[in-house]
Amino acid sequence: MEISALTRSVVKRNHAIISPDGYINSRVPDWDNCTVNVIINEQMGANLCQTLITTTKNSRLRGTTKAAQLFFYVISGQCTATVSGDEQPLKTGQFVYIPIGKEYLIEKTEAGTQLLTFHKVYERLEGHTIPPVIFGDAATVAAPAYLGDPALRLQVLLPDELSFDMAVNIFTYDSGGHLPLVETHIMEHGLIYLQGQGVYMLDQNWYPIKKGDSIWMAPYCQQWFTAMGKEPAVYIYYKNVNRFPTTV
Ligand code: UGY
Ligand code: MN
Repeated sequence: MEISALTRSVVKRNHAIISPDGYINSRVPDWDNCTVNVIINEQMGANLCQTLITTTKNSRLRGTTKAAQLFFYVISGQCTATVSGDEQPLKTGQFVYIPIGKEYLIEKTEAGTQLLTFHKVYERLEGHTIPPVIFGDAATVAAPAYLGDPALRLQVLLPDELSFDMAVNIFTYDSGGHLPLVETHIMEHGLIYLQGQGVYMLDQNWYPIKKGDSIWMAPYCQQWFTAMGKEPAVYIYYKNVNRFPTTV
């Protein structure tokens, strides 16, 4: 018998691992007939929010983005997304980026569809307009080698333009592939594993990680990962980018 007092989840000052065994559902107004798990948010000390939504066959999520932009990614299943009157089908691997000030509606959900969201308060940049709505498909995004290592591939889902203050990327590691250095940086991350397993080092702590796990890394949380097992490890991650680094 498994003992229910054990978990791989941890919540620390500058990082957290949230594995699905600890989920407790939230009811979110206007996100109806679905299960919502709020995985990362400001209560933790984060500057982003990350949720995981699991739908029924008649889920309906509607709202208007206000201060924060919103990114939906279909981990599995299908639905439609309507943003400012434009309805598009979304299936596994497809996504929609919704800038501030837009109405959205997610509906026509297949039962059991899993949707990931990232939310970030948008920081305007003088001389640049607010980004447009973007529908996209990870399957059509190039996956070049990361820092010259063919065992690591990085897909950049949002345009590399200064008007964007968040990036969403998919990182694929062949088994045995690993980050070439311990990253120590100002940018924050939220992520969820889409496939595989490995070992993450966070702030000099070592954690086994697998598909379904999420991680929050605060600014300057030291980070390194190696993939192991019989298939590549894949995670989709958020990163804040492109803004002046200090108020001093
Ligand atoms: O973009 C990044 O900072 C990325 N290489 N970090 C990470 O995967 N932990
Ligand atoms: Mn990083």
